[in-house]
Amino acid sequence: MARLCSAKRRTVCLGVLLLSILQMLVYFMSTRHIGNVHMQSGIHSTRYGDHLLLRNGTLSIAIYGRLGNQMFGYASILGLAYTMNFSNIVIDGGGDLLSSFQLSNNMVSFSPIPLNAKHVEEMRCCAFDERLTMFSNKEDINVVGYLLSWKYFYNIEKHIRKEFTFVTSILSKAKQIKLDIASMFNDTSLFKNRTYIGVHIRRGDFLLESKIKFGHYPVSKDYIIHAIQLCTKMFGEDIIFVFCSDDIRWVKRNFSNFTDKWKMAFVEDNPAAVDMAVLSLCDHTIVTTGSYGWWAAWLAGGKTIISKQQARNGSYLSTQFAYPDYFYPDWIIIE
Ligand SMILES: *[C@@H]1O[C@H](CO)[C@@H](O)[C@H](O)[C@H]1NC(C)=O
Ligand SMILES: *[C@@H]1O[C@H](CO)[C@@H](O)[C@H](O)[C@H]1NC(C)=O
Ligand SMILES: *[C@@H]1O[C@H](CO)[C@@H](O)[C@H](O)[C@H]1NC(C)=O
Ligand SMILES: *[C@@H]1O[C@H](CO)[C@@H](O)[C@H](O)[C@H]1NC(C)=O
Ligand SMILES: *[C@@H]1O[C@H](CO)[C@@H](O)[C@H](O)[C@H]1NC(C)=O
Ligand SMILES: *[C@@H]1O[C@H](CO)[C@@H](O)[C@H](O)[C@H]1NC(C)=O
Ligand SMILES: CC(=O)N[C@H]1CO[C@H](CO)[C@@H](O)[C@@H]1O
Repeated sequence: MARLCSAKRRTVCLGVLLLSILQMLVYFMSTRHIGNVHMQSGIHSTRYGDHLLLRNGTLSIAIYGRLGNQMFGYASILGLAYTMNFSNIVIDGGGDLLSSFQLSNNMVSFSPIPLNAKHVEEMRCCAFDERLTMFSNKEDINVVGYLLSWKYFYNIEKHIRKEFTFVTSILSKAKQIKLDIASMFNDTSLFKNRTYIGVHIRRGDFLLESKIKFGHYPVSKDYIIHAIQLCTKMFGEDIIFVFCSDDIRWVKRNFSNFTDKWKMAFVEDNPAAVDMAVLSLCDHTIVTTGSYGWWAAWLAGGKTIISKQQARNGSYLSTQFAYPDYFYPDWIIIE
């Protein structure tokens, strides 16, 4: 993969050089200077024809929402670009990605959507839409949607894993938190013997009336207890459960009377990216709903236990899911 990427990079450099020469040509041949690069690239194909001035199109997406949704947008648009051999990718938004990860793919530029791009909307947020894999890489396409499916980036999983390397400050904070948890449970072996299960419980905004109406679903306490019990069956009793949540007070109130039975640590008061890094350092993951937990599980690797119920029955959101496209193939889905 590393070799493939560096080869791509050289291609891109060559492409950028060629484009610059073409832009200079257009500049000198036109009577007045057109300052906008996108307008210039629009001119190439119409005035001079594709056979003369071969241009590569741009695949773009505007990213909305917070970290989890931004990660889906980034991973999926890259996956689509590699599938269709687009060498220019534009992402509008995605600020949390830039502050959290050591992104290195130089086909990507974080800038506004090209003005001339053709907008194509995904069919459903949480299902794979095959139409989005069939564009010509000579066109400028703006994909509109959330692209919440692993099928969009399955082709470049290793590359995405490298892209989602946390920045050093976040990673070292997370490692310190894990060390503190280890010492709290006298794990002097420094994680080698014990099994760490990251547990992410999404509540927060999913409790808002508008979000519930839309179909968001904060899972039940019973689901989490079932998932913990399943873990003790799968991995033995010497497990440390590391809880992260956007409502850690609720989690503590509802689970701290289990601390005699299970080893539990409640992670508090960190930025979302630090919590995600802590979860990514665990061996296995229990997640509830929402894209944030989805990515925490994906980053951790290992086994993932996830709630079967991702949206409220009968809601609009529930019609947006194709579950085989959303759940990773080897995830354990329970109620
Ligand atoms: C377009 O991309 C191809 C590879 O997909 C590359 O060989 C070519 O040089 C690029 N052309 C321009 C004008 O960037
Ligand atoms: C993309 O490029 C590869 C290698 O150059 C080629 O095998 C493949 O057919 C291309 N795919 C598309 C959709 O152009
Ligand atoms: C850790 O070890 C100390 C000292 O040996 C002991 O007092 C404490 O109870 C132990 N804690 C746990 C969680 O086992
Ligand atoms: C961890 O494993 C090592 C080697 O297998 C052993 O020496 C050590 O006592 C173990 N530590 C704990 C806390 O079980
Ligand atoms: C913890 O408290 C809840 C009620 O708040 C109760 O249903 C549950 O059985 C308790 N668990 C334990 C282990 O005591
Ligand atoms: C939603 O529907 C599914 C399948 O029809 C069912 O198994 C599940 O219990 C329902 N969930 C709720 C919270 O009613
Ligand atoms: C399911 C459950 O036990 N929920 C409780 C969690 O904690 C809050 C606050 O103490 C209670 O109000 C809930 O009933």
